[in-house]
Amino acid sequence: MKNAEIALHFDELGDLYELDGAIVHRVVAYRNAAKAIRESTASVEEMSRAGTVTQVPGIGKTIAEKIATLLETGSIPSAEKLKAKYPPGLIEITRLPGFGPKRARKLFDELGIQSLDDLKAAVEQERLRDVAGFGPKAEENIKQALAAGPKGERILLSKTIQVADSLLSAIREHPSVERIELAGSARRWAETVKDIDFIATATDAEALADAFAALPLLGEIQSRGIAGVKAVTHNGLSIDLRIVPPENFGNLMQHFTGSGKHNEALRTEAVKRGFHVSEYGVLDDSTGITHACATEEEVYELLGMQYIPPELRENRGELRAAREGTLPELITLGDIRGDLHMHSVASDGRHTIEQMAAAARDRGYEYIAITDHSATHGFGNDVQADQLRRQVEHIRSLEIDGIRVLAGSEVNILPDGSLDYDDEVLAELDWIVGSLHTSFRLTEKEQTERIIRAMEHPLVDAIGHPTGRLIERRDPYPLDIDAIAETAARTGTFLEINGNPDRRDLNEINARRAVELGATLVIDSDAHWAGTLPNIQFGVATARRAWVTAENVANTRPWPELKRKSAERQSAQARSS
Ligand code: DGT
Ligand code: CA
Ligand code: ZN
Repeated sequence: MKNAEIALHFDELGDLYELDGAIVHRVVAYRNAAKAIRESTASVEEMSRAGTVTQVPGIGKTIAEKIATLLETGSIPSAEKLKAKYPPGLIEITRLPGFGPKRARKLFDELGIQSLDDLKAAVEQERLRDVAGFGPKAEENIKQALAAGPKGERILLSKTIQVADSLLSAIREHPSVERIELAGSARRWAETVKDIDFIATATDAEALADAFAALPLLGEIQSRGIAGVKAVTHNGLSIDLRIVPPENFGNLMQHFTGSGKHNEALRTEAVKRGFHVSEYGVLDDSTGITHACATEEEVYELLGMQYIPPELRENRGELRAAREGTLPELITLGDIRGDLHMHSVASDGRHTIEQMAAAARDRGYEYIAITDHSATHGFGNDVQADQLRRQVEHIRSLEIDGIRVLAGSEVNILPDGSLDYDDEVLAELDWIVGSLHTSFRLTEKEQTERIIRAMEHPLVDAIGHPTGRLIERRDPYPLDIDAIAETAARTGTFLEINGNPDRRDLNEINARRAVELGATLVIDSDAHWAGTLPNIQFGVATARRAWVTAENVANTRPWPELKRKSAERQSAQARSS
């Protein structure tokens, strides 16, 4: 049984217990187990047979026993018992967006709704609006959810990188491999991917396919031959390896890197200029010769274009810019001199300031800002004003070689746009990120005014994760991005691209727009422990996909220069207010 399948059984068990009104710890334990099983890169079935499955974090003895029973009998007895109590259609209802077991149970108890069909009928008859906690708005949302149906699973890029790297390093040393490279959406650093594409050339294609198919990370082999391998990893990621001839490796890389839209536009354009582009080569109408390109550079050169970096291949104007020779010189990770948004144990982080600083220095940064959550963040570990003062003193007393540690804060922007520390405390800090963590349901106008007011505060240096979206999980709150960007340009407040791979906020569209309107960005990791400092790479990737150069990003500058700009802004704002 694949990890994903085992995980589904535990998700279902969690749902069933929640339907049954079980204590929350129990429900959470099963959901955490499901997550751990799903994300395990090793086969849980094999570990279960070897008796080592309790080594997976979140899996104790009880769950290990349930896994063993599941593998042996095909089901979990406690789940079977609960399924006899609640109709199977009810579980389907719990999975609708905006639902969950509590709401499903309510409709079951009050209206006897047992299936999606029952629910559809109830919506049409407008019977939901009379149930407490529902109403006409909820009815409309459910109608849409029912019409949309289940959405195709896309996987967060960050969840695929480690597997892709492991596969690459495991196969690269194989004697039959000449070259193997990542292609597709992962090479373009998209937010989510459907699968991982690899392109390889081999001295012996069959030997390579056999060796690849035998890698222990792969759980299921769907096809294997001299053309390549299609497989699924234990944690449910589809892998597509194509083995191609070396002469036109460039054409194939270009083709399989995509995006589909970029390729389509490239081909249409090329035809107008007398070229036919395909994965096999570039046919020149005037000579009748098909050019096989060993590199991607040759493909673009033949078409009279600059080389287009994969992150830009989305048909958003890159073809024209490449033809005119005006592609931007994209920012790189190496341009980043410091990270200005991270947490320590003082709020919800896992490492001390000293540990974060040492790790940041090892990454080659010149400076970092410690920005723990402010007084009203609301997770029970907020930093009150007195504590913040002591933290500032502590930071000033630190002597850490090779890196400057700035005293900062991630200050909550309250619904009216004010901040949750007094100016007197804020004035002691080197760096202030203003963020929204509550009241997401304001109107677009209210939300926009709220953030604009925070930007107009002379002590606020940057706005953190400006739209609040979580990729595939939570939509951005409504916001007038143009107004935000214009205010950022006017007040000199920086807009963040948050590098947390669930956020990447601003996203590539908004970040590009913000820069067009004159705003300067800052790219941060929002690390909650040292191991997530590298998340800044996702922020840089989003910036590259937004056509951003080092010039557009504040933390590509040395700290004294950056701070000088901030100080100029503050005095200008203080004068005008
Ligand atoms: P994904 O997998 O949905 O995250 O996105 P991609 O871009 O990796 O798409 P995928 O894996 O279906 O195909 C890889 C690339 O191959 C794609 O970016 C462009 C190229 N390709 C695939 N199918 C077509 C097609 O029907 N037409 C064109 N022009 N290109 C295609
Ligand atoms: Ca793909
Ligand atoms: Zn944060």
